[in-house]
Amino acid sequence: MSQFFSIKTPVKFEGAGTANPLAFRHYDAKKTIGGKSLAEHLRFTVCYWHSFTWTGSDPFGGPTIERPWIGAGDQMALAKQKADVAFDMFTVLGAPYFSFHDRDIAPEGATLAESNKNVSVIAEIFAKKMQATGVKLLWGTANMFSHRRFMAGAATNPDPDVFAWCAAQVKHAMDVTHQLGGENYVMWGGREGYESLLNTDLKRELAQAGRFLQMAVDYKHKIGFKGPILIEPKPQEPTKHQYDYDVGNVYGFLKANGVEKDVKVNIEQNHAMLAKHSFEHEIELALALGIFGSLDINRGDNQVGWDTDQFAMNVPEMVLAFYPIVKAGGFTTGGLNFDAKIRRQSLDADDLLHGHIGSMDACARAWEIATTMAADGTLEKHVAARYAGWDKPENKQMLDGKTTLADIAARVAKNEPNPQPRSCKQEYLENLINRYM
Ligand code: XLS
Ligand code: NI
Ligand code: NI
Repeated sequence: MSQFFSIKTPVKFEGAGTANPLAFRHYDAKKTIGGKSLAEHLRFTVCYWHSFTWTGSDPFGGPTIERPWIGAGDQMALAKQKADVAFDMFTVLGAPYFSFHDRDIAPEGATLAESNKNVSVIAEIFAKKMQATGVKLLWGTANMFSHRRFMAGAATNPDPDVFAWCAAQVKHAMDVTHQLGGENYVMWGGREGYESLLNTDLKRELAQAGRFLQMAVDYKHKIGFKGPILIEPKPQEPTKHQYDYDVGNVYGFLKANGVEKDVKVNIEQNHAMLAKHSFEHEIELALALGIFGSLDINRGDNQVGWDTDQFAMNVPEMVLAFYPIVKAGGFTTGGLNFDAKIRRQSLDADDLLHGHIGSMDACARAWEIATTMAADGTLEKHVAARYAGWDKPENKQMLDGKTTLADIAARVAKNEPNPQPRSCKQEYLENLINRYM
């Protein structure tokens, strides 16, 4: 165990009354709901990048957060030190999963072959640590947005050499994710978009992205990777316009390329906000379309127009996001990935623990409340009652695929329905929701 954090033993559940800031007040990993423990329901995942590579830089200032493994020196030795601290943190938090980009875990080499080798060396260390701690991999991904070679995109780059590079990089990242038993493989199209249409062949770029994804799906089958590929929608940032704008856009893209059975979505709260959607909208839509995969759980800022990636702490907001997932039976291969970073003034090692502990507590509360709401069924009954007219056979018939517009017009001519508007009861339902909070 490293000397990085102030505590070396796993954070305990001490209940809501505790004054200990490094204890869980609500997240009791072993507590069971419906035959499954909270740990199994929530599938908490610590992300490598924000927790161990983020140094606090913003467009106006450089690093503020100093870490012993970031800076000059033997980069592979530092990567190993980083892995030690990362696994210490997973253990201290009792987080069952982690996630990473290839470039988070190991330094970029002089060639792709060297970079891949670096990743493999650290992955071997991970394999041993995973064995020893029981921590599992929720997903892996490739960073194809930080290096300057990707400035005009990865698979959507005008330069075919970059496309080829990306194919080779993704192949290796998928291999490593598979070797480590990863349950999903994620693709966030960081620079898959454009800055200006004046220099962009949009149609061609979409075709490149589509073929790239089809090849990734084929490769997944070839190596026997059972989990889904997850696309992570985001409307903009870093590019002015990203192709994976939101869940609806991604669905169209998957259908157009025939990969909707193999590819699902990883939905992030802050990205939903940037697309001017609510988190629950994106979740509900993905569930409705059959492409719900996983969540990047974080929080945007209402005043700030970028991806602030704060730790999610707002329980009522999260209840609304979790409610449709609970109703749908919970996560399958997905989980709650803390794609969240401490603020650039939060300099202490333990700030990482406070962020995670607080958000794990908030998620646990929200999940329990959402479960109560779903079990109680009052809200569900109101929705069902609103659509009850559709249960009548003559109304069902309108959607049976055989009835035509002319048939319905004839029915209306014979027996005019005379629709009677009814209250939507929104305020009543908002009050009802508050009773659970
Ligand atoms: C950035 C994304 C990124 C992905 C993984 O906005 O959220 O962190 O989750 O590449
Ligand atoms: Ni994310
Ligand atoms: Ni993000």
